[in-house]
Amino acid sequence: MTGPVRFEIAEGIAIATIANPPVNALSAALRGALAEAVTRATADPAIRGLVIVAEGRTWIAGADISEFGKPPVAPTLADLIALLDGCPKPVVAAIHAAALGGGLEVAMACTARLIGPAAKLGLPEVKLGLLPGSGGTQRAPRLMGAAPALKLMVQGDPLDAKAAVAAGLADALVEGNLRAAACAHAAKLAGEPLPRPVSQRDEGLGSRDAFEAEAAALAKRAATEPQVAAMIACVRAAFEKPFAEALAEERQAFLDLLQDPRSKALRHVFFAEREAAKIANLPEGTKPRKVERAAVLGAGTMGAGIAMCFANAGIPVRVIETDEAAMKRGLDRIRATYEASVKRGSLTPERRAARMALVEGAVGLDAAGDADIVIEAVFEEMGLKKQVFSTLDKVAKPGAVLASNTSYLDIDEMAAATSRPGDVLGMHFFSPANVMRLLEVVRAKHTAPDALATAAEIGRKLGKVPVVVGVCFGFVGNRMLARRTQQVERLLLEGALPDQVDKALTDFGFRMGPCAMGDLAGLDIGWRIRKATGKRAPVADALVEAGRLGQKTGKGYYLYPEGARAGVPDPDVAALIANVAAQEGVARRAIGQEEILDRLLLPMVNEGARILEEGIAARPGDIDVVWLHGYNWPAWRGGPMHWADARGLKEVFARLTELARQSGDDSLAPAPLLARLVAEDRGFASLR
Ligand code: 3H9
Repeated sequence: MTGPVRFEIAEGIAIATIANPPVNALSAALRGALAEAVTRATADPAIRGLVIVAEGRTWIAGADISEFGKPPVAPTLADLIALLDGCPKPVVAAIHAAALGGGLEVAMACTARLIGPAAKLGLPEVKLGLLPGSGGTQRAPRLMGAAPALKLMVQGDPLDAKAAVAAGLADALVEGNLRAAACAHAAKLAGEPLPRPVSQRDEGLGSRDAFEAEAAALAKRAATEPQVAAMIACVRAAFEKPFAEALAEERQAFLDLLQDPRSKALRHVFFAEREAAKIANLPEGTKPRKVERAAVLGAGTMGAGIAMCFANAGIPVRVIETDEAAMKRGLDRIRATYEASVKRGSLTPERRAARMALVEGAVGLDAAGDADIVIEAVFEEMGLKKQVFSTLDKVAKPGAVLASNTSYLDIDEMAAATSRPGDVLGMHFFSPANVMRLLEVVRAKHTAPDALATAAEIGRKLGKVPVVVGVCFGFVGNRMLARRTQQVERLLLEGALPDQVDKALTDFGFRMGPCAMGDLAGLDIGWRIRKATGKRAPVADALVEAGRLGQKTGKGYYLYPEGARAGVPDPDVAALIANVAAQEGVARRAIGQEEILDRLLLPMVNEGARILEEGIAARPGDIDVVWLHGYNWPAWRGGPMHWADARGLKEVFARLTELARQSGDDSLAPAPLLARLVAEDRGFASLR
């Protein structure tokens, strides 16, 4: 047998070895080959039992997600699992690594499951907006009890080998030769009466009360996540209905969820994240440089946060300041953040000590001389940045990657201050740097491919999601954010209030609206930048000038009564806004939530189209990943470009045209790329 399964027979036991790289997903070819193996083992009187083993980094990663939405190809996963369930000979799953989703469903339909120490067993469908659709909602409860099974499904995180055995999901943990142990087990089972298939072990469901309590605790999630509601219903059906009937219900629920735009968005995110990890236009064979030591210049909030990322990843890091006092303040900041984590219980004192031991303070740029990567996080001022890079050019060791954490400024200009522009790039972390997962890796004109690969790889080691972007003011994220910020100001002037603006976005799924976010970050930051660049935002400026800097002063767009973290609408702000609008000659009117949302989001999509056109982002999915991990765009909305596609680019085009006409603001007119896509009846996704 060729293809994704090798079939051999040893001492009366058939062994089906799966080899379907990269992750042994259950593609049509693999399903077919496995079904053939089961059929052959069943038919051949010389075969007493079957063992299913796999090669590679996973056992079976689940259904092939790229096949979802396409016409089904027989045998379906349900067909394969029915074959396993009815197999008259023992089938032993020998699981050496991850068995996820449909992979675990295959394993649960086997007679027994032996697992190696690196095995991980889980049902992650919830993260794709789905539920286990091939018997998982019925067999997992019968193996481990309904309440724990529901928990496993709604969390989506796999159990490690020990936990899987303890939970009853696997029969035994094998430390030695798993394949040999599985063959021996199959031979043993072949000599005994065949155990009942899992589908008939109703007694395994356990306590109904425990299940109902678990279900009740999930009421809030079930109200907003249809897959969670469906999981509860399916597991409940396991108690109330015959297996086959409950299985049919599960199948229907799976098919319904597959059509749900929320699941489509989550599946888009899955692939977009993996796609973003591939750097476009990188010469084949490019290898990242070795990084053993890092240096961070500037021990302010960003610098300290970035240094912590290195320490957390086990990489020694030197935090460099211009004077002793600033350096000490930076180290204190890091110490205090770790201390808070220890107090919260998210970090052990031992770990904290190990991390602190990797952080060293120093004064003067000479101290960056032995670092393999240097990230500057000094004040956002081009003159200063150029000075820093020119000095780094003299002191950094040859081949060191020299990165700027600038949020807006031109990396090419900084690179030009050195004699080694190939080593220079941007690494834009998001605040708080030790928490937010996005890392914009900015490729400048002369950045060497291996320097770029190094920054992306280090980003991954730091637990970040690196997205490669090009040089422009604000890169991808902040450039698009600026469009939104502009509209917030316009909406407030024209008639909306901060809580209406924020509500439009929180109803959409953001955790926080832009006004509450501004209050949290401090309104003086933007004000200072506007003053320095000669720009104005009449409402935001007036708030700052009235001493309303945000949460830190107890008032900003909102009022923060003593000790409160959530703001309340303030009539003084309504009056201030009305005043400013009058001064600006803007007549205020009632603005509906739909208009607010369109005006906040569509200009961002339009800017995203320009970003794609200019090649600043390589793929629309990259822009989505930036917004998901840098700005908390709700994953089930898929990111701004996916959202625009789902809404329909024709409508997006029409609304932008209308907004541009109404406002007289040409920047709102649809970008040429958007116009072209609409003319060709295509979506952003077709640009991939
Ligand atoms: C399911 O099973 C539904 C059933 O209940 C019912 C059905 C009726 N399909 O992540 P990586 C690709 S739903 C297709 O970088 P890692 C991935 O795109 C499924 N492709 O590797 C990438 O491709 P490329 C439930 C898949 O080692 C390559 O494999 N299962 C699938 O860091 C490497 O991926 C899940 O949700 C797939 N299922 O992590 C598990 N999985 O190289 C999803 C991966 O072209 N998978 N690919 O970019 C994962 O969580 C991780 O991939 C895994 C490996 C942990 C397995």
